[in-house]
Amino acid sequence: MGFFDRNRDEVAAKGFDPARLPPGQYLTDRFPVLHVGDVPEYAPGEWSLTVFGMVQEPFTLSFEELTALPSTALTTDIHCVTKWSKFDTQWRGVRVADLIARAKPSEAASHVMAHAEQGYTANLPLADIVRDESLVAWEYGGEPIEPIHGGPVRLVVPHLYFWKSPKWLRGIEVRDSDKPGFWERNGYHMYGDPFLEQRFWGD
Ligand SMILES: Nc1nc2c(c(=O)[nH]1)N[C@H]1C(S)=C(S)[C@@H](COP(=O)(O)O)O[C@H]1N2
Ligand SMILES: [Mo]
Repeated sequence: MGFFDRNRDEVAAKGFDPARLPPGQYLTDRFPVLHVGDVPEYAPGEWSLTVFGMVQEPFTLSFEELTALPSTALTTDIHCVTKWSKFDTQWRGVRVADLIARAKPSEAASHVMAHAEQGYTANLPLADIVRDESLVAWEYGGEPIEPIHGGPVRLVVPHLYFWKSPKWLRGIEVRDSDKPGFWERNGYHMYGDPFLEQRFWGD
């Protein structure tokens, strides 16, 4: 039996429903670190988040303003396209839906581009980013998100492969059309549903 089959048996043996593990994935207790470029360092007050694009009221929030908004706790599984999954990760953040509603999206709005540091971007349908579990998060496991995991603030869109959850999030651009982001330009799937194994173009 190979590594993936053994790992899947261990998932059941640990008492988890094996259906939580998408096809082609293995479960890990570790929290691998995966990104392109260097971990950005921010001076106090330097980080901000801007919601812009096809909205009537674009706005920018400081870290203090963001974290003063009503927040939601979320426990969720995450799935990286490089085949690791981690169960029951704990996050706290503001629902993306609340931020987008505040910006008053135009009727034509259909997609968003999430903008992170160093030009990293990820495209998402508006319908996905306004789901209850899509968060602009600043806490992991009850602590501030570590810089290597995207702190101070990252996007968490747990029902899609984790490349759709940019670390060091700086902007949410509301759009009236889809357009490939950083990995999508490089062959990754435009949508990225882990349970359908939408890893690459054509999957
Ligand atoms: N800004 C930025 N965000 C990113 C990435 C990146 O390269 N840059 N990589 C993505 C990928 S492929 C994954 S799997 C997750 C990894 O998050 P982690 O390092 O906290 O595990 O971050 C995503 N967000
Ligand atoms: Mo990933």
